[in-house]
Amino acid sequence: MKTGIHQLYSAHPEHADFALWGRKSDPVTRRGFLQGSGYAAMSAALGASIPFASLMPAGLIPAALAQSDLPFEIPGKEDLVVLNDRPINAETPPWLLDDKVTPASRMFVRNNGIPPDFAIDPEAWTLEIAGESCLNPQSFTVAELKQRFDHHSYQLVLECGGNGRSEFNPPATGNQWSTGAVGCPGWTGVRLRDVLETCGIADDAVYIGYYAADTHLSGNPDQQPISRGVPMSKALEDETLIAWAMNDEPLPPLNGYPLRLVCGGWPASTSGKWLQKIVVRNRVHDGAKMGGASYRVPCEPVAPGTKVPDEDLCIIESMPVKSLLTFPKSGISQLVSEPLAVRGHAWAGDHGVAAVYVSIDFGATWAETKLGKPVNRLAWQHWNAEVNFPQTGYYEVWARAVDDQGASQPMVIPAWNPRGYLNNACHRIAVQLV
Ligand SMILES: Nc1nc2c(c(=O)[nH]1)N[C@H]1C(S)=C(S)[C@@H](COP(=O)(O)O)O[C@H]1N2
Ligand SMILES: [Mo]
Repeated sequence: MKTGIHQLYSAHPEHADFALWGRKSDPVTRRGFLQGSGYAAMSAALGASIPFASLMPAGLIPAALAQSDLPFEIPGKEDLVVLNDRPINAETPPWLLDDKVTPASRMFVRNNGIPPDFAIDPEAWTLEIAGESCLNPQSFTVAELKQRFDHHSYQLVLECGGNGRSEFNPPATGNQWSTGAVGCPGWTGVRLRDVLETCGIADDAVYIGYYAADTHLSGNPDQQPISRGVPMSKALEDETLIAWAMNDEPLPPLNGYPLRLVCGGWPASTSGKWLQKIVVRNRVHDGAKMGGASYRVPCEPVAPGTKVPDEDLCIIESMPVKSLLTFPKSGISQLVSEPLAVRGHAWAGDHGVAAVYVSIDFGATWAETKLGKPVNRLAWQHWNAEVNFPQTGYYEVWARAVDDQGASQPMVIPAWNPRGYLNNACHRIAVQLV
């Protein structure tokens, strides 16, 4: 069902709407007209009446049909949905991201290459600091990093730049992430700043880049699967860590054991796993997946499907404001006489989240939720609300966060881009009121 309905909608949402439900859309309001047999077909598929059917946007796949929960086992991971097994890529269904601090077993996995052999000796692992803008290149064992520098712990959001890619139309190639390539565990390590300052940062330094121990899918030892970086301003932030622990345990093998970079709030591709070397650069780092269309979006918005020349693409930096509904699980039934408790998290790249709203009428009206403060900068924030429904039937609960710069999540898919990055459209769940 899942693939079927997405394929149908990705080819042409308006046609799919018409083919499935006989739904036509109003070109001005984008609301769909769901009448007679079309309405009957959709409510039969959903198993209930749809009180706000007239407000449902055209081309919208009902959340009850769009989301599914196929379990698949990866060692150390619980119930993640596997998108690809060579390399392993797996995401976490939203209701399994309900914990305030993401457990290691629920942290998504995104691999660009083949992970290193996990039978490594952590005592023998070294991290080299070098590059043309490093004054005194040096190497450190993991034990030396732990001895020589102060330890810091922060909860930091890591979200793949391609999280949400599956909804773009025309579709983008790459892992078809839905909402689960995100997590906010606790990380412990040393500040990248402290280590770089010890090695001396030249005045002309502008960027850092990482190199890691995973290998290219082609088997070519001279090719890196990924080698990205961040500008010095991000590298030197308090929260940017060289981490060895997630939630006070050694990093899980698939999440970078024994050392990784953590650059919270930026595309997680900047947080190099299995970290072996950091270079301080006098230019924008030019490692694998820094150039071309990788982790870049059009500097100016383009029409969906446009071919964009590389020089018109800009590197993604801070991630946009976003939220998740982690409770209840999509598809639940509940008595209409009782209020429904809903909750989740919200985050906004380098910024804080100012407010989170929920809607039960497809975004026509919104109610503000209770929103907590982050435990530290760059951690996600928790929100909750109680929702009352006017009558029995099929509803969707939508969540929308607004950051402290006034930027809001869009209700529908945001600016199209060739690789399908930065989809921060509102998350939604299906509920049946009986
Ligand atoms: N060495 C290395 N680091 C890497 C990657 C990789 O393939 N190799 N993938 C990056 C990408 S694209 C993402 S989204 C995050 C995913 O981190 P996780 O697998 O710990 O969730 O790691 C980043 N760091
Ligand atoms: Mo990613």
